[in-house]
Amino acid sequence: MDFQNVESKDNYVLIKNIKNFELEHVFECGQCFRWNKTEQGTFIGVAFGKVIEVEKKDNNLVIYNTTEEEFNNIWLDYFNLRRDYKEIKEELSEDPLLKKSVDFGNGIRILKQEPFEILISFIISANNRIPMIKREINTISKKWGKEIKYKDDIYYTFPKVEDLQDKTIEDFEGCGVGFRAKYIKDTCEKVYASDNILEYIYSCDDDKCHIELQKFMGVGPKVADCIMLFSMEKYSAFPVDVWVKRAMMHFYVAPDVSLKKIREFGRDKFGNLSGFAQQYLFYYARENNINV
Ligand code: 8HG
Repeated sequence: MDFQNVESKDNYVLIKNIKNFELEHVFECGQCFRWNKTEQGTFIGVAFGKVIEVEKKDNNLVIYNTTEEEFNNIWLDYFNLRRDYKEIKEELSEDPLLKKSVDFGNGIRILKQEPFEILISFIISANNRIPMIKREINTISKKWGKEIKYKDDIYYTFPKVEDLQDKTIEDFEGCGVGFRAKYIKDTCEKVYASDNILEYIYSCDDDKCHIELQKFMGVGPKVADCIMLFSMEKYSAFPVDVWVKRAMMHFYVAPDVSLKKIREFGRDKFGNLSGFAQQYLFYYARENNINV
């Protein structure tokens, strides 16, 4: 456990003595699209049909607009708080090349997000930039999600598959997703038609999960790796996008190595911690704009 205990207050919970958790690192490392920093330095996000606000105060984490019951049922796993990240970081830091990235993003944790939302989000992410991805997901949520008021603002949950299954390619194009509209439509239809398909894929082992996800339109090896890592607890995933490719070229491999080979190299090297290693590398490369 990366915290001591939980105290429940009026409209918030206090997670005492939180470890290995920095707000910027968690929410700005590239794994999520529905969190935004406020002027006060807290972050507000929408997940699991709820809006919460998160603040770090002294050694504690404060989660506003929630209850202890919700913490135990949702946020404990969402923030991956059962896992000891010190162990992960110690093991990865044995590699002096990786240590630099681990130190830089030392408060990263891999969120356990909702599979359907992450499936659609990472279809949108292909050949796209993070600010645009965020905007397009927000538009989809605004059109077909549920409204939630928090403080003086209105937020929108990411829609359920039931709310999207009857939408047309043109409907999705209207959200700015371009050529990905037909992939989203096809994927929504498939998920809606086949009962429990995402639960089934979740239950598969890592390699099978990677193969099954690629049966959805618009999901290639890289997008499949992101989906399984960010929503299905498959920590041997190693998504290789432009940033991870640059980081790997910077630290380990020759420039002419293919994405597939970089993925294999990473998974061989980092094993069941590949997904974590990838996240430290992605964050380091992107924040420092590394070029090779
Ligand atoms: O967390 C991420 N890891 C990797 N490897 N790629 C990511 C993450 N988040 C994210 O958006 N991407 C991809 O990077 C999507 C898109 O192709 C590009 C945006 O910088």
